[in-house]
Amino acid sequence: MLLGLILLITTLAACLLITHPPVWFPVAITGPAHAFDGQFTWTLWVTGILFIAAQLLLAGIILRRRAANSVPAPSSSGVRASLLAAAAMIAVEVALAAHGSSPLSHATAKNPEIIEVYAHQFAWNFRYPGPDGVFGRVKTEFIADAAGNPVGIDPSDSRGNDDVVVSTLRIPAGRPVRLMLHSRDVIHDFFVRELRTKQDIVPGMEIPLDVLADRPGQYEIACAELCGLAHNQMHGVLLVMPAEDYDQWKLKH
Ligand SMILES: [Cu+2]
Repeated sequence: MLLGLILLITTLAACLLITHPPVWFPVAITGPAHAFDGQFTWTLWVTGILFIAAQLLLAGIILRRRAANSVPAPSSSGVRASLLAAAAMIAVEVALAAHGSSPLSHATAKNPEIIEVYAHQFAWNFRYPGPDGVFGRVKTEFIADAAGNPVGIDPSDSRGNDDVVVSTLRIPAGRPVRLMLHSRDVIHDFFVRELRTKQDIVPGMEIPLDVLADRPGQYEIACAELCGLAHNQMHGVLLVMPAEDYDQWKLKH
C-alpha cells in the first residue's frame, strides 16, 4: 500500500513537472540558445513519458502479484518483452542524443565583427580595433592595469593607437560577432547564461566564439572556471545594443 502511494506521488509529481514546468532558464538570446531550450523540452517530454509509463507498469505488476499472492517463475516471453523494452529505450535515447547534437554545433558566421576578450584574475576587458579596423600588437610586458593598458598594447605599434579597451562588452543585436578569447594568467571560462554557452579560456591560446544575439538587453558575464580566491567576484556585463545605437557608440570611441 505504502509502495503504491509513493509510486503514485512520484508519478503525479513527474506529470506536473511536464504539464506545469517551472521557469528553467533565463531568456535565450541566440539561435543555438533557442535550440538548446527546444532540446531540453523535447528531452523532458520524452523521458518524462517513459518515466511515467515505467511507473504505471511497475504499479500494475505489483498490484497483480499482490492480488495473485504468488511469485511466478520467469517465463521466456517475459524475458523477451523485457529485452524488447530495453532495446526500445536505448533507441529512444540514441535518437534524442542525435537530435541534440545539432543545437550544440555552431555554424561559422560570415564576416563577423571581431572583438577581443581578455580575462584575468579577476576581471574582464574587451578590445575593439578602432576606426582603422586593425588591432595593434599586444605584448605581455606592456600589461599595466594602473596605466590603463590591461591588455598590453604595444605603444610602438601605431595600429594600436586607436584601439578601444573597455570593461563592458557591447555587441550589436542581429549581427554576427566573433569573440576572440584570451587569458592573461590562468584558465577562465566565458559564461553567459542567456547564450547557453560556456567556453574555457586558456592562457597562450586564442579561442574564437561566434555569437549572434537577437535581443537587446544587459546580461551578466560570469567566469565559470574556479580561477582563484576572488573567482566569485569575476563578473562582467554584456550589453546587446540595437545595431544603430552600437554604431553610434563606436563612432564616439
Ligand atoms: Cu576566472
